[in-house]
Amino acid sequence: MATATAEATSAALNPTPSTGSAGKPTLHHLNNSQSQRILWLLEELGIEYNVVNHKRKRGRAPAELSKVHQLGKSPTLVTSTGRVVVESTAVASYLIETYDTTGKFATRDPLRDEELTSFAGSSLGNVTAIELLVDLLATVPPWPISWFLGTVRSQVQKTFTTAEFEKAMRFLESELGDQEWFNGENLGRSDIIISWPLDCIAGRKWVNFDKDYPKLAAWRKRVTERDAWKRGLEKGNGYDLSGVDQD
Ligand SMILES: N[C@@H](CCC(=O)N[C@@H](CS)C(=O)NCC(=O)O)C(=O)O
Repeated sequence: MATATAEATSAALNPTPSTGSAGKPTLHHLNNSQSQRILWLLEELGIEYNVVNHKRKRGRAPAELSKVHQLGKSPTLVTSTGRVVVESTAVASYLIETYDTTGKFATRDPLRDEELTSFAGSSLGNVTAIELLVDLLATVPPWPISWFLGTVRSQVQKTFTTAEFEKAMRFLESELGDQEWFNGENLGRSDIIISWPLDCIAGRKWVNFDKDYPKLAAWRKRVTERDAWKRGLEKGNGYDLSGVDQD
């Protein structure tokens, strides 16, 4: 599976999607991003693919990504026929429908899979984005401004995000129950998609999984112990969600 740096390949990128090596999809990946779950999925599927590793600049995606798709976000997948696909859930659905020939990701309950996937991407994703925003704002110097933004953060947490996180974690803990995966006995699309918000929440220590949500803690451990997860980390260019990307 080929890996390339954005610098090495940016010259080859243009508004017309590049398919990379013929017959293989190409993932435009960004460090410390939700694209990590797509690398995990690609490794679980065991297919040949290309990766272009882009690096954040001052926390944002570099300009090269906007040449692949106008949104300039990651993950962005260029299919083997040159179609450009954005949005993690769409990318995951496409990859599973196209490459899961053995039914590894098959689900017994497509509606539940859809519910959990949407919950992770939309409801939980929104609360996570709000918390991240106020968290980052509270670090803006100088002191009087960071103090003021810190009080805004406390208010947002008190009036909204803390209770929302609690409700969301209780929901996911009960949905997982005693199953190994959210999808049941086998991994599913919902497991892949849920990994990102839980990684964000754990990375910034907004929730104490070990103490308060032991089933989710055990699920996270199962994910990170998988060979495909470890290979995905090696294919990417860093996955540290504890800090703020400034370089
Ligand atoms: N809803 C999109 C969100 C994609 C997205 O916002 N990706 C972030 C990384 S976590 C990104 O590319 N950020 C860089 C930027 O916006 O400059 C998805 O599900 O894939």
